[in-house]
Amino acid sequence: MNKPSILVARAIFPEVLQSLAQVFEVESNQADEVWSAAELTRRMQGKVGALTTGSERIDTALLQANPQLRIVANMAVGFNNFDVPAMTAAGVVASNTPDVLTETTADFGFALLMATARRITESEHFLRAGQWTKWSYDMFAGAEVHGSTIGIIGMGRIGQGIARRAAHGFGMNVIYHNRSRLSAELEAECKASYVSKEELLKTADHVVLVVPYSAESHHTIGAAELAQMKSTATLVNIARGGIVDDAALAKALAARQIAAAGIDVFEGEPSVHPGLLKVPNVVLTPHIASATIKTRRAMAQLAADNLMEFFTKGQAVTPLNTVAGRTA
Ligand code: 8YV
Repeated sequence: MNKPSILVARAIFPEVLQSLAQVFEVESNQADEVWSAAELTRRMQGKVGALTTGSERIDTALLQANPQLRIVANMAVGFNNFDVPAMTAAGVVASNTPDVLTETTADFGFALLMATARRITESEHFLRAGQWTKWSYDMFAGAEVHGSTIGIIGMGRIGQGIARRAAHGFGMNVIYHNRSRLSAELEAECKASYVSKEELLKTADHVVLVVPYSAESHHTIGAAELAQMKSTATLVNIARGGIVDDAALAKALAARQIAAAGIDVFEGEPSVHPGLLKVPNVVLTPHIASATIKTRRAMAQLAADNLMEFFTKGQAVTPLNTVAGRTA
């Protein structure tokens, strides 16, 4: 029997690719070339499944050009690169990689918060540039982390992971804002209090964004919100580009309207707003919150398992949609 054909759109761990090759005829991209939408659509021809990352967009045009497609497995928990309603309408299963990256991403959120509040990269640049000639009492004096107030916007699994670290590890006062309130048990576990977005922005010493991207969450933080924050506050975005208005943030940082920011995700990444590159009070990282070998391997394996289970057992492991009358 012929093996089903799939496309693996980006380079992944060779051992995961090998496990896919046991079940599928695989076209891969181990050279990790950047494909245009047209090239992705062309490569998708004849494929019944695909493994993508957040960089590949699955939309109506691609689906219409590929009516044979049955499942696309994203190697990411976020799936704003998928038009899920269009996929459901086209009878294509969508899946993501929840859970396996929660703790690693929460670790990174905390690392970025610490680096930002304590001005770690800014001071390292100063040292490397040979500017350190003497100690002084206020040299790179930053903001306190332990005992301060952290405001988390988006209290899903990763937000809760950050809250636990903040409350239990650093004795922080945790406030959060979310579409829906957590259960009393979860609030107690995270030692977190629900507040309005406005109160959070006004009160928090550190604002951390972990909200999924959608039309509603676009520019959750813009000029108006930055103006509500304390002038001593830090802002951390590990959610998605577009949750923050990067142009407004660059202006606010330059004007010291807020003290500092730590940003892992950008509008239009891998491009970065030039204003952010100019200001010293921002820590910039290239979308690496889930980047540990163990976690990236687990993400790749879960994406591969979604494809394999769908074709061998008729059901993806972590599907995002229900496709009527569809079994492999
Ligand atoms: C991925 C992410 O590294 O899982 C997500 O949603 O943002 C990151 O963990 C990235 O999207 C690659 O697919």
